[in-house]
Amino acid sequence: LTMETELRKALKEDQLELHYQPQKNIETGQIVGLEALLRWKHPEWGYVPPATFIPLAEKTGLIFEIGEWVLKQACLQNKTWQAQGYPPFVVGVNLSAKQFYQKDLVDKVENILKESGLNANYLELEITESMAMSNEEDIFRTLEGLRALGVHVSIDDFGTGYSSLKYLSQFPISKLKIDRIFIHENRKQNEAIVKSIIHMSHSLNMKVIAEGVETEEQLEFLKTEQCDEMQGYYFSKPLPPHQLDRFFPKIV
Ligand code: G
Ligand code: G
Ligand code: MN
Ligand code: NA
Repeated sequence: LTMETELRKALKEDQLELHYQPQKNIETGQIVGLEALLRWKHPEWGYVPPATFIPLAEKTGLIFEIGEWVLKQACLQNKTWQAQGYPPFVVGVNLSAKQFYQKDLVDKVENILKESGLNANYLELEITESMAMSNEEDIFRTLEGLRALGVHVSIDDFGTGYSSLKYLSQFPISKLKIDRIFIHENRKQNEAIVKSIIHMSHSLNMKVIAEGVETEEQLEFLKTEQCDEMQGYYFSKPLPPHQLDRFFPKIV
């Protein structure tokens, strides 16, 4: 059995799931967002990590169907949480390069928002530096289109790619997500880098979130440096939807 065949089957047979990792406002402690992370539960292989099957999905074009499923599912789930009376938060969805470069991406997102009934403000799309930082007219148009809808766009894994500061300042981007390697590795240089990214984000009127926060020391440092948000195992790993109940007192 090839993995491609199995992945096609996964879509048809409902083997894909989304788990969600909470993102906290550091100052208030409130959960302000949840990042949707795709999981493939294969009947024999168990969980197949996205790092294994996303590249294959990109290569085969299956990513379009998978990506649309992820977007729909995340929007519907967030709308459901809101309908249940949970305090509103943003759901973050990772986009792959091919997905982001689709000519009709903005229309697709608009339709999914309409179908799910989710307000655009509660959706954030995560793209990487290499996907965004280009002088292609189409990229600017897509970002402008998303902004016009009211959808947020963030730059994932920030600091590990190649950012053009020119585009970073001109493009409608809401948030930088500091890559977890800068949080993890306990080095003086990394502290300097994290401080600089926080400062730059705020100067450019963007929010900033630290990824991969695992210890209290890391959180204290981020608090001192006035980083807006945090995400990481220190607070919670990604969880299936029903396990997120614990963070939100049930509205009866
Ligand atoms: O959750 P985990 O660490 O296994 O994720 C590994 C990688 O897979 C991350 O870089 C993440 O951005 C990516 N990923 C997770 N879910 C999705 C998704 O729905 N779409 C895309 N394109 N990438 C995803
Ligand atoms: O590339 P992206 O940022 O989308 O990837 C997110 C991935 O990082 C998820 O697969 C998630 O499982 C993983 N992750 C989230 N929090 C932590 C953490 O605190 N430590 C480590 N090592 N990985 C984390
Ligand atoms: Mn991400
Ligand atoms: Na990341």
